Amino acid sequence: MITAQLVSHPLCPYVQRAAIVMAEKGIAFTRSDIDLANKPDWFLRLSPLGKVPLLQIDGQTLFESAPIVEYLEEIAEPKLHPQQPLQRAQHRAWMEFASTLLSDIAVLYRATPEGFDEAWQRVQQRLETLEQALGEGPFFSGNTFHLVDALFASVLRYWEVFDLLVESRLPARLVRLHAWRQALLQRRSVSSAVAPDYPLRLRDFIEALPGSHLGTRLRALHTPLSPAGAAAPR
Ligand SMILES: N[C@@H](CCC(=O)N[C@@H](CS)C(=O)NCC(=O)O)C(=O)O
Repeated sequence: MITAQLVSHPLCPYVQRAAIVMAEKGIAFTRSDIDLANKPDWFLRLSPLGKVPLLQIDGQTLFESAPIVEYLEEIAEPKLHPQQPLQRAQHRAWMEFASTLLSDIAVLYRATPEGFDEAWQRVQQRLETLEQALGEGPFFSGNTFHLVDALFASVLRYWEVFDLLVESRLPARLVRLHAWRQALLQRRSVSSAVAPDYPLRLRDFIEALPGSHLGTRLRALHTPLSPAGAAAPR
C-alpha cells in the first residue's frame, strides 16, 4: 500500500493536480500546508525551486507537478492517460496549455486597472482556443476522465471567484467550456482537492493583492475583511 505526503498550499492549483490524481487512483496521502510567505527551512532544503507541491513517497522527494503526476500515472491504476501514443502526446500538449493559462490567470488577478483589459483579452483568447479543442464532453476526450481533465479542473476553479464580477465572468458563449467545468467540479476527486472554504480564501487572497483591479472590485462587493484577515461570513 502506497502512502504519500503532499507538501501543499491551500490555494495552489499545481498542488491540486497531484491531489486529484492521487484521489483518482486511490493513493492514500496526507497533506501539510506551508506558509509560502514564510517558508520553513526544512521545505527550502527539500524544494530546489522553493515551490509547492512536493510529493514525499517511498523515502524520496519529488518536486514539480508535471513529473509528479506522470510518476503517479506510472505507478498506479487506473491509467488516466490515453493508451494511444498520438492521443497521449496531444493530451500532454494540452496539459502544457493548462500551465500557460495558469500563468495568464496569475497576471490577470494581479493586474492593475490599467493592465486589466489586456490581461483579460489574453485569458479570453486562451479560453476560446480551449473551447475549439473540446468535443461533445462531458470531459476533454469524451466520457473518460483523463490526466488532462485533472489539470484543467484546477484552472477552471478560479471562476468560482471570477464569476462574481461581470468583467471576469466565464463568457456565456463558451458553452462547451461551461459544461466541461460543471462536469469537472462535480467530480469527487476534484471537489476533495480543496477545502470547503477555498472560494473564500481565494477571494481574500485576491482582495489583499496591492493594486489589483479584481481585488478592488471584489472588496467593493461586500463587507471589509476582519483585522485578522479572516473573511467575514457572506
Ligand atoms: N511549475 C511548478 C509551479 C508551482 C508553483 O508555482 N507553486 C507556487 C504556489 S501555487 C509556489 O510554490 N510559489 C512559491 C514561490 O514561487 O516562491 C509546478 O508545476 O509545480
